[in-house]
Amino acid sequence: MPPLRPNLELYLVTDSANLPPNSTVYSQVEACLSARHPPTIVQLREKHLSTAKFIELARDIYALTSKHGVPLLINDRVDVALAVGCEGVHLGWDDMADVPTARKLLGPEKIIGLSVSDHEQLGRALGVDPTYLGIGPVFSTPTKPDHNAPLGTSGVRSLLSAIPPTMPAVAIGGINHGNVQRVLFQSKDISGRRLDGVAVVSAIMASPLPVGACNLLYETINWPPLFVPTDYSIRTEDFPIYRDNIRKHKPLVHHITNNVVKSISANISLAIGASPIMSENPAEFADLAALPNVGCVLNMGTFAGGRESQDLFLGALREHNVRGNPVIFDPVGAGATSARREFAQMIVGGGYCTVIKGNEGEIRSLAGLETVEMRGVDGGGEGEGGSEEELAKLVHDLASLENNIVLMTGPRDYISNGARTFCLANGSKYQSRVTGIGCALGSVIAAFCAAAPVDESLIGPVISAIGIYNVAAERAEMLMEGSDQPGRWATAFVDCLAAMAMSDENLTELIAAHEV
Ligand code: 3NM
Ligand code: MG
Repeated sequence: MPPLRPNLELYLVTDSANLPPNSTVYSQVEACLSARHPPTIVQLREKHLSTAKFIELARDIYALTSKHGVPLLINDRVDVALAVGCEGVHLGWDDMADVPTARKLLGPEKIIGLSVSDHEQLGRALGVDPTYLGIGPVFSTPTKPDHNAPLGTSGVRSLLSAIPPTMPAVAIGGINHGNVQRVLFQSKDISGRRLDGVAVVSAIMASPLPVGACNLLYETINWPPLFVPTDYSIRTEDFPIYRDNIRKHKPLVHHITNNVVKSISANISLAIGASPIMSENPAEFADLAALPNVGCVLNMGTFAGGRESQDLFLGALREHNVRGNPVIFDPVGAGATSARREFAQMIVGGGYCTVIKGNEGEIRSLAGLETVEMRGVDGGGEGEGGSEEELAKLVHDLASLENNIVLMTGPRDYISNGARTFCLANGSKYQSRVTGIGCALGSVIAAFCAAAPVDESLIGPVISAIGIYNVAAERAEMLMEGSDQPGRWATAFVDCLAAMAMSDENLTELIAAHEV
């Protein structure tokens, strides 16, 4: 009989290198097994023990795990697993045996896990039929210094979608209670294929409180993350209410944005009645994120690159994700250079972006598609491309992939939450002629989302924000009476926006939107 599908939900991998003071691998595993929510499977991983010592430790641990009915796997060493008689092994590609050999040695009933870190390995792995797959590393981790390039949640998702549902899969590498919900949520693919569990080393083995670490991980895994949309509905009749909420709650918009647009973003935030703050000091992110009605704009327009800007953007993302605050990501120029494309992918994989807002080139780049040639960060694929159906499909597919809202700006704007997709027709030709007008829309969207009631489906607030913005742009253009005055238009636009934010007009009637 082939092995039963093992329960991989909380998979503990041991490590003797990083133990807290006064503990051993044995004492940590023993403590974990006494937890209210113990690991569902344990892998004994020892890279430097002699065979005799390894077998001795494995026997002791196996006595513990079998008492608790938890399967024990041995990393790499089929001989140790055979000597002990435990439930199976976990193999890498350089280990002592390949899967067919291990299967021959261990027999049909034992569990044989196999690590994969890219599509090429996955293809080979599926050919040898292991019991389950370990995908990693998700994040860079000091626990395994020679690890392969981190996959991010999008890399995990890409592999996962190529794994048949009959083959269980866990992710490993840098997972802890702070990111586990996101790893599980964001690695889900469009078809609904999800991870069967997560594997951790240091999150449990390095903890001075291993019992608490197990319980916390288990509970976090089984608790939906704050940022997960639970409602995809849209109530067009509530558009005016979303505007009124700005007046009522005066949301704070935390910007990490580019140097060119800081001033206009601040002024436009003020015009609609929101409070802008431009903070790039990570020491205050947690405090900012804890305030009520806060939204965040992450705009990578003039990112410096390197470790520092990565920490800056990911630090803000983490703090706002923890609080469930809306985050608007503007991947400025994402298709223009490979450094930008990689940085944008890193942000999307490194946290949950409530809304991704970009032009066609940027959205195509994030969707992993060929981008049209872009020169500079402003132009390039602004609605040059396809038909309404093609553009709608582009935003829809990215939104359902990322489980968020995707907005593609252009002559017409396309927006989708993965369930429903809309085309918005308002706007003015001047919007692309004054720098910062495109970026500052992100501030208005963040304000509308931050002012909306918690649990509200955010597609309505986002459409209201775009609507008020684009109708104000049209009104300002009308004031130019046909003469070409981009400078005056910009001033008139801010005034029209302020007037609309304060008015009691019925926004629903003003916004030209149709569902695609
Ligand atoms: N395997 P931590 S990453 C054992 O990518 C192991 O296959 C990996 O440790 C892989 O949970 C890894 O402390 C170490 O980050 C994971
Ligand atoms: Mg190995």
